[in-house]
Amino acid sequence: MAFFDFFKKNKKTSEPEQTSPLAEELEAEEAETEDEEEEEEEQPEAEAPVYDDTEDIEEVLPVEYDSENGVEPEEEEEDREPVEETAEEGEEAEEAEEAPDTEAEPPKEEKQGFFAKIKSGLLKTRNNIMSGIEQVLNGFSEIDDDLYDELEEALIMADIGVDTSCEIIDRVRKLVKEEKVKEVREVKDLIVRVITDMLAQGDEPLELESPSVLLVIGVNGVGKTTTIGKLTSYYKGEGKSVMLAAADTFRAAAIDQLMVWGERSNTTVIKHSENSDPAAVVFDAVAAAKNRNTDILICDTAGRLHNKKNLMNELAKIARVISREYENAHKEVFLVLDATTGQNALQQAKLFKEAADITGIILTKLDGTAKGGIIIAIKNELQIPIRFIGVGEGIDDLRPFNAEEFAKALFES
Ligand SMILES: Nc1nc2c(ncn2[C@@H]2O[C@H](COP(=O)(O)OP(=O)(O)O)[C@@H](O)[C@H]2O)c(=O)[nH]1
Ligand SMILES: [Mg+2]
Repeated sequence: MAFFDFFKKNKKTSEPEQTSPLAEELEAEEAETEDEEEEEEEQPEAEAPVYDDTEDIEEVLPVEYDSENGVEPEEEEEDREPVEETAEEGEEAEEAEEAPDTEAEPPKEEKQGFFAKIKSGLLKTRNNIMSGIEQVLNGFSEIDDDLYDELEEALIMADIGVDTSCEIIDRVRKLVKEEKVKEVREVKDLIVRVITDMLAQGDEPLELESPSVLLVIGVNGVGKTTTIGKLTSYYKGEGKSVMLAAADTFRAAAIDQLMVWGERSNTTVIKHSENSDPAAVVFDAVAAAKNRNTDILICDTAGRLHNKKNLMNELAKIARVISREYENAHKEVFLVLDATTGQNALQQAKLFKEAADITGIILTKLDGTAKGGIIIAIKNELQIPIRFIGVGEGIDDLRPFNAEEFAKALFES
């Protein structure tokens, strides 16, 4: 099963120059968010040797770990703390039974409202991309190599990434030749066309069979927990039953945060106490989801541990538990990325991709950032489908990624 070969994959694709800044970034993330309260609790960690950023991802997944079979159920039973649940279970169970199979189309009005929201959210990104292009085009009266160079530069400045910007301009060059374009102004439309095609490439829409398990991963602060809250509401709106696993046990606040989202949508949250074994939480959650025939189990995870090695080990362990305990479930690994971090989001994706079979990307915080151009690079360079986009902190501020709609929101005036 691709899902859980994933952390064990013997990939040799890692490029050192990509890995190092990433590792640093993860470390920086940890350092940045370390608050006093935690420092007190984690004295030994604070003094632990700094993660060696020359290690690559294979080196940080110890060999003996692979041979381990994850959390043994017997051990689980002994070590496990009592399962705590929230929300009206009776109602939840009933809901599961009554859940209709039909996928309710949201009313048109709501759809348009959301489109307007994406559009206004993307305004800065649009200006960032288009003003650069316009400026270049205004300085040229004919199409030549200098024009292409400057356009490429403008795209890079708009966070589209070096490789992708280069590819866009190559394709534009070809189109100019093929279609015998002479007018400088027309190049703008070609760029929009190429980017739109890029966004729309491949990717079948996501159909979640029942039962499904979604493992949500990503570094701290990108919006995992918030996105899980939104996903819950989204899938419940489609008539599916949902259960949540609070497998970010790193801080009590993380568990509480998921509980709040659970309460908002009247959804059961399986949790243990702070610092308990996240894989044990997932173990219990899988048992509960099976028991109730829950359509979708969504697992929150920590985005920060003491170092990258621990984070990857923990995710691998959770993944193995799901794989072993819920064999018949459809599995998805969603990597959450924060659009406001621009190039860093792309770098994070590359790091996680080395370690995991990520099945989908969720790009958050597209509202109000000028760095949304990164979505084009993510889409073009990772070969992982973008599944959802987040455009706000509210429960309804998440939508499945639809390339056509997105391009329209981005480019249409
Ligand atoms: N503007 C905006 N903020 C978001 C979005 N998604 C998450 N956030 C905010 O980002 C912050 C971190 O989110 P959280 O879910 O706790 O991140 P986690 O550490 O990955 O679980 C919170 O303040 C969220 O409200 C989004 O789509 N738009
Ligand atoms: Mg969280």
